[in-house]
Amino acid sequence: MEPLTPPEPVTQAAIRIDSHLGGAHERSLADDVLDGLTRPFKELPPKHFYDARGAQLFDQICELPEYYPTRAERAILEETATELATLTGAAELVELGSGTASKTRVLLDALTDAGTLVRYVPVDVTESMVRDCAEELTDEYPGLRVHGVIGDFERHLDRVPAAVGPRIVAFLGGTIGNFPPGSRRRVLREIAGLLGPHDHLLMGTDLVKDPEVLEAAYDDAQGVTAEFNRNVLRVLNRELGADFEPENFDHIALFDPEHEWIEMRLRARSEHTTIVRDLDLPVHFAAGEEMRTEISAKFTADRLESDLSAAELELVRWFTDPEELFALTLSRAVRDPAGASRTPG
Ligand code: SAH
Ligand code: AVI
Repeated sequence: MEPLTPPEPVTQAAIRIDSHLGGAHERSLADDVLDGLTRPFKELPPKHFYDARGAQLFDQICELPEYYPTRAERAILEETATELATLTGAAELVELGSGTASKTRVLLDALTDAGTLVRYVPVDVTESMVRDCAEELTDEYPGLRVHGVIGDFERHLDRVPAAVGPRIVAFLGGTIGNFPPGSRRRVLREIAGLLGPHDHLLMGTDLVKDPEVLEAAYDDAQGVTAEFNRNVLRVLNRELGADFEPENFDHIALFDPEHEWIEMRLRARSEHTTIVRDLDLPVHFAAGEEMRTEISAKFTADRLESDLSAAELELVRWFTDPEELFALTLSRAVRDPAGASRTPG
């Protein structure tokens, strides 16, 4: 019998995944809970919504009739992807908060057609999302390399691998709106540090519109967003040994016209005290007390340009859908007067 031929050595693995979470991530949840639930107005940062169940609920939100941002952004991408591929000549797509990368495929298709695409770098806190999407995309795009980064884009941008050519950093879905104004500019400045002289930031932002349309998008008739909101309590129960009863909280979504953002809150139905066992922390809620779980800022072109320029980014193109519900912007790092780009990092 012929000896079995050993398999060919893999010289260029299609998938590489680096994880920067684990202990540090757990500490960040604990710190956020300790800080946020002992304030006079209780608050939790939205990044803790996205365990595997939260990510699934978010996917369902994207299909809801009331939640227009996903459809509007997809429509803009379909309209502009070829132009974006030509403008950027990108060899690499780095995506922050990549999720299932569902809309990203529109861009990957255009870059594949242009013949420039080499690598995709998804960055997300949800491990299963990064792993699943790496598997799926290497199947769907033969020859594509995927370097997944499981991490927090507020803390781990320095772990994004060095570029393999002109790069697009995509920050889609309006996720930048989940940061309050000061942190938003800080995050944008850090993202600008990923951009070399031939690179671009492609960012999705939701636009200011009729408050009724906005509030419906965050308080859908089927109650999926309410379940997504309450999911953060299940995360705290599992990860920190808390004993929240999610059904004891009502989902609230209100448009704040002064700040032009949607605010999601959880309102306690009755007075009670929850114990967060791992932190040895009793948390008292009065009946009707509200805890803020997310802001989702809505933009005007002026506000967006001033946020970009505060982060030393300049607008290259502004695209919107026919109803002007959502905007997709392409920007680049501001160059100094001598023409040299800032040092990335
Ligand atoms: N970009 C996708 C998903 C948006 S949902 C879209 O447009 O549909 C927000 C995504 O960002 C989730 O996948 C969530 O896990 C991720 N995310 C939220 N905060 C994050 C953080 N600080 N660091 C890394 N990923 C984060
Ligand atoms: C991810 N992020 C942009 C969503 C948003 O619209 O702010 C999260 C979301 N919250 C409720 N529905 C969707």
